[in-house]
Amino acid sequence: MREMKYSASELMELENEFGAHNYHPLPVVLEKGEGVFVWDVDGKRYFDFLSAYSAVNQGHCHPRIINTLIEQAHKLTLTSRAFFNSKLGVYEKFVTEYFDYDKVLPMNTGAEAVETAIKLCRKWAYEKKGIEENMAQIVVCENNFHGRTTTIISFSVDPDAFTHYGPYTPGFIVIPYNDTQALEKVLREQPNIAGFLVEPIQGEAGAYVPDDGYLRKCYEICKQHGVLFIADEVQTGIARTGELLACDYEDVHPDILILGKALSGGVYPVSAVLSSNEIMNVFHPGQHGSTFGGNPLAAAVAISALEVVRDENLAKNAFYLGDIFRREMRRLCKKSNVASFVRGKGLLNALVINNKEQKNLAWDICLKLLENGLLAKPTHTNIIRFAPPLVITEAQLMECVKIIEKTLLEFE
Ligand code: IF1
Repeated sequence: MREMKYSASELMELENEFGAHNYHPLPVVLEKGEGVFVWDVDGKRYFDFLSAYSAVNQGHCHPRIINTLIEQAHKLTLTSRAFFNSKLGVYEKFVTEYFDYDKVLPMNTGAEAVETAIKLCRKWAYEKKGIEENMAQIVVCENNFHGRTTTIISFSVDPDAFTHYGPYTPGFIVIPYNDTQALEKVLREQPNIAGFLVEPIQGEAGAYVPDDGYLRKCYEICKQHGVLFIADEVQTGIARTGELLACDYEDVHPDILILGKALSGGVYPVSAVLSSNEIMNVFHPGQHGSTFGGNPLAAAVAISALEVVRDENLAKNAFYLGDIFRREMRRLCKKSNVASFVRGKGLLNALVINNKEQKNLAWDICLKLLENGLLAKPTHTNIIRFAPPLVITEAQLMECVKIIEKTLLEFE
């Protein structure tokens, strides 16, 4: 049957009528993606400065990853873990060596990996640390974002994330982010602490970068108290911040590492929890699992996605271009009444907008950026996240700086 050609407005209407209204997308309907570019159904091209929330670090539809996807899809996509498959062991060896861990537990979405890390930490606390059954506490930070499951939103401080989803999962203590004394205090005073779950940079909070040394100090405090340091690098990992992992900036090797998003280059849901034998071996057959977790298609795709990060030096590119981007944004902020300041690391950046006069200014700026050929989306009303695919070139970045500059001028 010839494929029906819907217009952009018809497609938006279909989503509005037949889809749950759990998002408020910008009014653009995308049909094609390649590298740093996406095209809408009318053929207009945009620079993608959201990168599917850092899931397409390798660029949209990277040929090497797509070819692996197609080749494996013709052979075998899913066996369940009731049987071995020809790709999983190869991937497990590859990914554990790539990140220097003993073992990996393969999952699909970031939230599933975070949930797996929580279960692993608690089980380790009872069976290895000797914490009394059902008494384990995990410390988390204010303004965290770790996913949307009921347990994860139980320790969110964002009313949009948790309102009317109770009753909530107990066993979490919330402390301020970027505050090592708060961590020291809670580990000294509270019994039964099993782990500390933290984003090395808080993405949803608007690329909130903690003070230099924060991660290293937290890691040391956890070590002193026999508490597991759990890094959620779902968004900051896979070269996004200018190092393979944001923890690499401070030579912190998390006890439990959580990955997702760009682990597959955005072509398939792939997430992972990595840890040592001592910790991971608390899991025995039948005690955790997932229908799609560790499927051969995900395994093959993730190997290619990680090879691209390595072979195309994406971390180095993100580091170098991130410095240029923030330098250019600081130049704009100096002469702008609209743009207050920029923060970020590598190519995970956010521009803080002065929306005192006009609450939805960031949204209006994003609409104008869209008109001018660049896609970005505000978070927390007045922050615009800028996170292009890490394959962007310096020339393309400078072209985007000009688009941002031109757009901001329209609001001065
Ligand atoms: C949405 C942003 C939000 C994450 C970290 C785990 C997960 C995420 C650090 C869960 C997911 C996505 C979810 C998406 C928007 C986006 C996001 F920060 F990236 F911008 F929401 F905060 N840990 N982040 O960032 O991974 O289950 O989604 O695969 O829910 O709107 P997931």
